[in-house]
Amino acid sequence: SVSTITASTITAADRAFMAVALRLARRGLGRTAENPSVGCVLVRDGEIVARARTSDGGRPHAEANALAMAGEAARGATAYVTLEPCAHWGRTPPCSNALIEAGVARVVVAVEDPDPRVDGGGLAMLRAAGIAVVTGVETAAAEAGLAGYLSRTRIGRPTVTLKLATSLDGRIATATGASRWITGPQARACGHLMRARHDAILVGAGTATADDPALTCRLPGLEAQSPVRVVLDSGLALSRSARLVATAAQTPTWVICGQGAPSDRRGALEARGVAVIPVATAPDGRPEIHAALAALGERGINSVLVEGGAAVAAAFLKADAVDTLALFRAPVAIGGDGRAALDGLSVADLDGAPRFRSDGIECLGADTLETLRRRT
Ligand code: AOF
Ligand code: ZN
Repeated sequence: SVSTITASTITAADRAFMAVALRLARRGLGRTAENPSVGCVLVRDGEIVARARTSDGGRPHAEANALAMAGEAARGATAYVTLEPCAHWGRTPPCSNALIEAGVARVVVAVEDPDPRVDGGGLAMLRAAGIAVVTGVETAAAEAGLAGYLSRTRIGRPTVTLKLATSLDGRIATATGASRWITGPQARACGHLMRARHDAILVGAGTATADDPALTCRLPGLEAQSPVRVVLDSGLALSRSARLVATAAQTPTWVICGQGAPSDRRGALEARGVAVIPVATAPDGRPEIHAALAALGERGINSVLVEGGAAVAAAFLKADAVDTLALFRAPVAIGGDGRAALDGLSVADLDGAPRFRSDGIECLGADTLETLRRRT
């Protein structure tokens, strides 16, 4: 039998080069909002001549960075891009134009861009210029990395990761409130890395007041990668001297409140550089979770890490708004008089209880991290 390899055949080498582009894209997670983190690899005669990702802050795009790196070597090359090259004149010229002008011969794409300004237009431009275009390479892996951007673009809300760090019996503090430290240093470092990879980190006003957290990423070399800090605070009870308020000039702090929050408190927070965002409230007077997520999506947040406390965690679960659960568990028993990780969910029968599917467990020193996904 005769097999013909044409420009539209997907080879093992195509998948391998796309895997390199995916790894580049992953490095930009949490650094490019509101843009997606895209990876781009240029290959000529089987050799990588450029590798790049979307720059911090979202621009320049991945392809522009790769083309700048390759220079003349881009002529005749194959471009591997994790997201369809853009077709629009936005804040930068269209990447599809740049690929055409650079003389790229073939473009391999993992995921088509649902942004209405692109939406197949990039692929069409490339094809019209005579470039061989292949899609559907490593699509599932690319969608995992682009999940937040795809969610915000398609349904207007960021993806949500709920982080819980509990004892083996699901407690987050003793009856007297002692909670430092349930999990060990490796688990805590992993938690800081999770912060750096999300666009925003969210807590309730109770936690912000009780713990007075900094909510920054404090891993060496990643200190500048702290995400936007978001506080759910229906009545704007957050103290003006809270650390999140005092440091709002260095790392953005946004407070989501109800529509009827007192305007004098709003003014006091805004004077300190905090952004105050009123949203619709639920019958309990607290910000409605989906309204809060829509507000974050509008402001360009693709992914949110929810860190507690127990009321906020329960509210996100009740709203069926948790896409991923990051469950850090320490091998210590606290007992039923300790504080539960979740407030009451008023679950009557188990069919109605939020249920997840495990995506694997890893060991972090003495602790474990189990990653669970929402069941769809
Ligand atoms: C690409 N490569 O690396 C990224 C893309 O406001 P602009 O002009 O920066 O355009 C933003 C849109 O560009 C964004 O919504 C998405 O469609 C695309 N992002 N495209 O070709 C990239 N980050
Ligand atoms: Zn672009």
